[in-house]
This record gives sequence, structure tokens and C-alpha cells, in this order.
Amino acid sequence: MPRTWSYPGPVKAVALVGGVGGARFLLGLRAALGVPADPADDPGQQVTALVNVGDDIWLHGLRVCPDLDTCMYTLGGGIDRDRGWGRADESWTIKQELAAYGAEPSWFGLGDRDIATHLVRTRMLRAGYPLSAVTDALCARWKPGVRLLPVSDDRVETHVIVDEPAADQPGGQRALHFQEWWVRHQGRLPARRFASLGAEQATPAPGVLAAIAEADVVLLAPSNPVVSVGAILSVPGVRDALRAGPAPVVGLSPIVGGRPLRGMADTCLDAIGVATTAEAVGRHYGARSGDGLLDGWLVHETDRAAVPGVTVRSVPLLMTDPEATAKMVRHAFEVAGV
Ligand code: FO1
Repeated sequence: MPRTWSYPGPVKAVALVGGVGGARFLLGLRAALGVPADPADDPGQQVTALVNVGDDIWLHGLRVCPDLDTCMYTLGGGIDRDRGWGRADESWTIKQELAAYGAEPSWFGLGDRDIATHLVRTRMLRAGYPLSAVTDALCARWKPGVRLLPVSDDRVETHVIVDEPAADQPGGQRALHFQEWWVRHQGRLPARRFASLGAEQATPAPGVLAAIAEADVVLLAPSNPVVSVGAILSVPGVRDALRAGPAPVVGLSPIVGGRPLRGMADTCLDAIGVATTAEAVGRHYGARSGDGLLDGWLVHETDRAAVPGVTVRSVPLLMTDPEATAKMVRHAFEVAGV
């Protein structure tokens, strides 16, 4: 059974999140904690999201941060709900004009409204502001109601190594940026492995380690365990801070009934030799009492999992709306004892 924790005052939660699934999870976490929509009313920055930056990419001279933007737009009310990424009421004039010039890459859809975000971000980065400061500036407009922190201000990009057999190199391989693999090739090129380029030299962004140290509970969102949560954990210091921190760590399975609910977690798990089951992912994260991270692991009500050293609960894990997600969060808090 987990250690017992009791807290005076509001619960401080830290969540490790990726893109679309992570943003939906934050909607539920914000609802579960009753965080007021306007952060000005928020008593104490109750929720800090450590957001994956491994999907970030330079395109047409602009720095695009898909997971940060997806969380910011979703929580700020600007997201396109059908796509799950990019802006609502979007237009694509610049994209069409770039294509008319034959300006590659044309396979990544940058909408006109979205481009304004990338212009502001790129201008601030060029002026020397770190990504965490840029994100704060952008969030001043969107007011997400949670603190969105890039896990690192350094460049940590996920690249995918795929087979590229050539006449003179039958076993040839090549690395391509995660976005090219995911968007241009729909993840169809068999991924041999994933590399977090820059991770060795990266450091956690200001506030990341403090948020973990001050947290009452840490949640691993039901995001991709490899290219989202895994990429966050690839930043030196984060994993150790979670293991050493006072807060219980509870993860929520992104795999339901042997399948990912969205995205390509199955392809990614195959590449690292982990079965696409809730139990295998729980064991992949491991128990804090061992050399892993977890104190608790939530799997969907139809799944069962045995993860040695970890308290496992089977509960509904479909994030059909923020209230359903808030119920998931409450189950996680129960397991964490908050
Ligand atoms: N995903 C796509 O499948 N096609 C796109 O053209 C595309 C453009 C895009 C632009 C901005 C942005 O923030 C996200 C965008 N995404 C697109 C989604 C993106 O690839 C994913 O959100 C993450 O990187 C994976 O979680």
C-alpha cells in the first residue's frame, strides 16, 4: 500500500504531458482541482504541467512547439476540436502561398492564426528569451489556468531511426525528425528506435525541479509513453527528481484494451520492445520501490494489470469530457492518498 500523505490547504499537482491526450487530461485536472479559469484568481498555481518539447521543430524559420501550443490552445479555448491541434476558425492562406513557391516542407500544416504564435515565439527566442519565458508570455493571452512549463529550455528533439536500405548499404538506416515520421509518413515507416537529440546536454527548465519538490502529487498523463512521457524523462535530472521527491507518482494508462486511444503509442512501444498492454506500460515505467517511478497505476475498467510494487486500480479511463477526466484524476488522487 502506498505511504499515507495528508496535506493542509490546496493540493499542488504536477503532470507530465504530451500533446492532444495531455491537453485533454489537463482540462480534467483543472476541473478536479476547481482551478478558476482566470489564473489571477488561482490561490497558488495549483497545477504545473511539465510539457514535452521533443516534437518541437524549426519550419520556414519559425520555431513550432506542438505540445505546448496544443495544451495552451486547448486550455485557453482556442483549439480546433476536430483536429485536436492548431487553432479553431483557421485559414491556410500562407500555407497555400508557401506551396505556390514550392517552399518545402509543405507536409506540415501551419495555419495563419497559428503562425502568429510561432512569429511571436521565434522573435522572443531570437531576442534571447528562454522557451519557458516565451511560453509564459504567450499564456498571458490564453490564460490556461495551469502553469505550462516546457520540461527544458534547451533543444531536445525526438528523431526516429528508420530503415533506409540502399544498394551499397543494405542495412542502411536514417534518422528523421519525429514530425516528418508522424505527419509526412503517418508513422508508417517502421521505427527502429527513438533518439532524444540534445537530451544529454539539456537541463530542466527553471521551476521544473522546484515544482516536483513542492508537489503533493505527480501524475503521468495518458500520453505516449515513449515520445511524450519518455521524452520528458530523457531530460537529465527529471527522473531522479521524481523518484526522490516527496510526492506520490501515479500514472494513467494510455493503452486501453490493448490499443492506444489515439496516436501511435503502439508503434512506438513496439520499437522499444514493450507490449501494447496497460500492464506492460506500467511495468515499463516501473515501481519507485524498484528502479522505476510509480507508486500507483490506473488502468481502464476492462483491463487488469499486475505491476510489482505498484498499487493498481481498474477505473474508467476514457476522457470523453472534462468531468469524465476529472473522475479519473480523483481516482489517481485516491491512490496517491491526497
Ligand atoms: N499533425 C498532423 O497530422 N498534420 C499536420 O499538418 C499538423 C500540423 C500541426 C501544426 C501545429 C501543431 O501545433 C501541431 C500540428 N500537428 C499536425 C500535430 C502534431 O504533429 C502533434 O500534435 C504532435 O506533435 C504529436 O502529439
